Amino acid sequence: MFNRRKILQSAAAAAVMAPIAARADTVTMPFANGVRPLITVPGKRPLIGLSVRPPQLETPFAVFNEGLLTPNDAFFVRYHLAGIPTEIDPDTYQVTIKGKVDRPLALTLADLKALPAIELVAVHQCSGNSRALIEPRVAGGQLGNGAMGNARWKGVALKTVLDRCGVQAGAKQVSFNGLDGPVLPETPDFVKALDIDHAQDGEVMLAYEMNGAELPWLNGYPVRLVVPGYYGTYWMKHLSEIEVLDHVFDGFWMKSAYRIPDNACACVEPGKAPAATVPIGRFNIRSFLTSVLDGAHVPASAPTPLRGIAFDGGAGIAGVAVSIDGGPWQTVTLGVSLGKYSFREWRLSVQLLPGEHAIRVRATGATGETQPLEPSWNPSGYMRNVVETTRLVAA
Ligand SMILES: Nc1nc2c(c(=O)[nH]1)N[C@H]1C(S)=C(S)[C@@H](COP(=O)(O)O)O[C@H]1N2
Ligand SMILES: [Mo]
Repeated sequence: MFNRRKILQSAAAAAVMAPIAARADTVTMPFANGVRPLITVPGKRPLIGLSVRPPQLETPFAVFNEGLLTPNDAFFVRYHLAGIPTEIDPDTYQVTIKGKVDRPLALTLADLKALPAIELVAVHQCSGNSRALIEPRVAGGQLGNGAMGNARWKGVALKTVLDRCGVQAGAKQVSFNGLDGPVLPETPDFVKALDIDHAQDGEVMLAYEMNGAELPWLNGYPVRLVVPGYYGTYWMKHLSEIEVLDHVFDGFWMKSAYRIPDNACACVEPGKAPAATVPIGRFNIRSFLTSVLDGAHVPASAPTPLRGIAFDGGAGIAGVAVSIDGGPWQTVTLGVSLGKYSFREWRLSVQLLPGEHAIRVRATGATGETQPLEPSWNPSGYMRNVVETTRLVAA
């Protein structure tokens, strides 16, 4: 039996697919054709709407200054296929594990919760986060910087589940499928895969909790894959099927989509096609100023506290520096670490003379990785990590 809460949650899925009546406000993002509706669906506060079928909702950037963890009701939403689940019974829901294993299994939500739990804080970010800021512009979801978020995830290590099944010798990859599906038979189902060693690293997780609550419907209720440090494309929502493979999975979403140029910068000259590509992997390093939004006014000649976030693919943030109006890079104070996959807070107090100012932020990771000063380009508009500039006016 569905309890009332489940029905309300699934209403979120149904409502987001319906024609949007509650399209009260719009926001204007800082790029051409950047006017977007603010969309309200059950369980979420108003979010920036990119598409309805399938649902794609972006987090308003100001949310990232509310705290280091992104609230569940503000967390971004991205689906590829319009056939999203609108009814899931938590009592009969199962994740099946099959393929090159000694003992195929079907685990209910209760079974998963009975296994040893792990917990970690990790950033979740879409490969195409910030795509609309890339010049020259590329096709794909025209996202600002709001297709990311940071949450405390709790669940069962995929390794725990795989160990119970007994992975057979010769296993190469593990594939993941969710309950959503295409509405047209020609559209390939959304299935992703990880290498077997990665799948068994003890951190890749079947998560059933996000920030201490069950997963929001649109973020993959009741169980999603969490792949710390890796782009969101692998974070399969409404996870229903896991298959251990003795070969490299060659479905559309691995073989043709979500691939990056196979070179150190994952980039090519604008307009050029890469000679070779590989599946997208770990995040590159990024940082943002969050306390002041682009174009904001601040008091002149008075202490102005600046604050922001930095994160990378899991090396951990070693330092953040800020440059004002092209001046020297000043080292800032880092906040407490919530773990190497989390947003890391930074702070710096500045005094600005009256006039316009450009604030740049640059993070460096524990292994020396840093953000480029000049943007790079790839055909899909993935992995933007150029040093960002925030313009403000002191008066
Ligand atoms: N079942 C399912 N899982 C999915 C997707 C999807 O379309 N269907 N999209 C992936 C992509 S590309 C991203 S960025 C994240 C988005 O997760 P969110 O909606 O919780 O923010 O889910 C991933 N997992
Ligand atoms: Mo994504």
